[in-house]
Amino acid sequence: ETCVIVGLGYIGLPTAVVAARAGIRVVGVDINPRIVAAVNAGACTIEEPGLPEALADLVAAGRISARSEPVAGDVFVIAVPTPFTGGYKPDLSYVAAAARSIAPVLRKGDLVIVESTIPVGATEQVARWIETARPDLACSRRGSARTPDILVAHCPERVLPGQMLKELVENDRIIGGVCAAAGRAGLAFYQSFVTGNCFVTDSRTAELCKLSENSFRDVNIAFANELAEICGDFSIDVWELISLANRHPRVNILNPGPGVGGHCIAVDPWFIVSALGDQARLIREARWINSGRPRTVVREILGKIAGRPVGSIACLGLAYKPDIGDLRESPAVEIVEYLSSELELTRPEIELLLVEPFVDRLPHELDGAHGVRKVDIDAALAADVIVMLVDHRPFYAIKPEQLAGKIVVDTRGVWRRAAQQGPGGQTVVNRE
Ligand code: SAJ
Repeated sequence: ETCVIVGLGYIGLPTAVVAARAGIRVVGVDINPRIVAAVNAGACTIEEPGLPEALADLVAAGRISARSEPVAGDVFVIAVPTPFTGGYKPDLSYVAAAARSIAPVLRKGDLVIVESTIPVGATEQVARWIETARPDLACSRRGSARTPDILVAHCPERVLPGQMLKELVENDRIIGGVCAAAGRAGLAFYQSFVTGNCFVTDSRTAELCKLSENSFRDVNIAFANELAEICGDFSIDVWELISLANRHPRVNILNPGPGVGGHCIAVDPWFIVSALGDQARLIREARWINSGRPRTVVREILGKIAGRPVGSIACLGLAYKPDIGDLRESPAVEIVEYLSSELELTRPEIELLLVEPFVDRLPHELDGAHGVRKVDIDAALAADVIVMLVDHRPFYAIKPEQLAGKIVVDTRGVWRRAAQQGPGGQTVVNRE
C-alpha cells in the first residue's frame, strides 16, 4: 500500500513517520523544494522530540521519500495549513490546491483523507473539487449508499505538539466519511497504525467535532482568564482562588495566562464563529477575552513601572507554551511587540531583555523592535522588572529571593504556585 501525504509540515511529517513505521510505503509531497530536499536527505524541518531520528532512519531505509508533485497511490492524506483570512474566514486555498494537485493521479478505488482542520462542509467541497478536475471519476456524495470511484473522508488530527509521535498512534481518532464507504475505508487505513479507538461518523460531524474540541479548551481558558481579571479588581490572588475552587469534586478550572497561542486553539473557533456568529456567542466572546490578554498584560506592566526609575525589563519566555520552541501565534511575542512599541514612545531608555532557552534567535516579528535584546537567564535577573511569560522548566530554578526588590509580573503564576506549597500559602485544616 502506498500513502501519499500532501503537505510535509507539523502534521504531515510526523504522520509520514508513524505510517511508515507501520509498514506503509510513504511518499511525501510538498510545494516547498527546500522541504522536499531536506526530507530526502533525512533532515527534519520541524521541531518535535524524537522526529529527526525516526525520519532519518525511515528515509535511509527507503520507506519515506519526498517529491514536489503527487504520484499515484492508494491513500492520499491532505495535511496542509488552513489559516484564516482578514474577516476571520478560513482560507481553504491550500486545501483546494492540494485536492487539485492529486486529481490527475487518482485512480478508481483511491481514498482521499483531509486531515487539515476545516470548516463544516469543506470535505464535501473537496469531493466536488476533485470531481470537477476529474469528471471521469465519481466521488463520495453525502448520504449516498453507493460505493463511488473516489472515497473522500475527513479525519482531523488532534495531537499535542511535543508529544506527536506518541499521540498520533495512541489517541482515539474520529473518521468522517462523506459517504459510508469512505468512512469504512478510512477506518481500515487508520487501524493499520493507530492503537487508540477509531470512531466512524459522517464528514460534517467530524469537522465540527475537531472545531468543538479546540473551542472547548478556548472557552475554558477564557473562563480562567476572566477570573484573573475579576480577581485583579478585587485584589484577590487568582491562583489561590482557582486552587481552592478546584477542591470541589466537579470543578476543574484551567490556568489563566498571557493569552492563547499556537496554531489551533487561537484559530479554529473562528471557523465556527465566521460561519454562524449569532449562534456561537460564547465561543466568540471567549476568543475576544483570550485575544485581549496580551494588551491587558502590557497595561499591567506599564501601570507597575509608571513613575518608577527602570533601566531594563526582562521577559521570560517567548514560546506559545512551556518547554517547546514553537513561537506560532505566541501571546508572549505579541506582548513583547506591544511593550516595545509602547516603551519606544513613552520610556525609550528602557531596554527589553528577552530570554527564550528553546530558540536560538528572535522571531522575525521582533526584527527592528525597539530596545530588544536576547539574553540568558542570569543576565535577565539583573533587570529591574521581571515578566514571566512562559512557564518553561528552566525558569522554575529562579528562586523568589532572586526577585527581591524587583517589580514582578507573573502571568503564569509560577512563583505564586510555588509559594502556595510553602509557608504563607493556604491554611489546610485537616479534619481527620
Ligand atoms: N493555555 C492556558 N491555560 C491553560 C492551558 C493552556 O493559557 O490552562 C494556553 C497555552 O499556554 C497555549 C494555549 O493555551 O498558549 C494552547 O495550548 P494547549 O496546550 O492547550 O494546546 P495546543 O494548541 O498545543 O494543542 C491543541 C490541542 N487541543 C486540545 O487540547 C483540545 C491538541 O490536542 C490539538 O491537536 C491541537 O490543539 C490542534 O492541532 O488542533
